[in-house]
Amino acid sequence: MPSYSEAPFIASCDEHTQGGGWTVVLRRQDGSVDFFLFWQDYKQGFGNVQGEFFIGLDRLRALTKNKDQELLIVMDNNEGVQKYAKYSHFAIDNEQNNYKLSTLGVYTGDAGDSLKFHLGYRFSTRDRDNDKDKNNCTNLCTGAWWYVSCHAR
Ligand SMILES: [Ca+2]
Repeated sequence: MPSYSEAPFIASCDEHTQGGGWTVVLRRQDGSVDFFLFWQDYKQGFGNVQGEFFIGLDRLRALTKNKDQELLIVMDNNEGVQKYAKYSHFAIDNEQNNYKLSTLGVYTGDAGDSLKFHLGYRFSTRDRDNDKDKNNCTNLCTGAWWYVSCHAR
């Protein structure tokens, strides 16, 4: 049973960036939360919604299933310079298909179109190797992502 269908949850909203109205699905800012976690953690979501967190793959699936959603990625560097990547459409598949990154629309921004490389690939975690590399890229990168192979960008 997908966890999103069982209970409501507290969401974080960004009312400032690019006009606001964004549901925050992932925030990393200070290293306070360990993101090198397991499939079940990424499925359900983890962290602190006021700080660093991931909303969870089941919720991300529910938010993007049969709905037009944009994706906005915002990155600040050490000098406080902000860059962004925005996609006109974004959706992921269900757990049976390993939450494959199934839809990514037109890119705009100044951060680079680096997510496009991962389009069509399945999600991997430290305990679930769904990437094409002979190794589990999650262990090399100590994270979790729609990995293709470990060294390509
Ligand atoms: Ca692999």
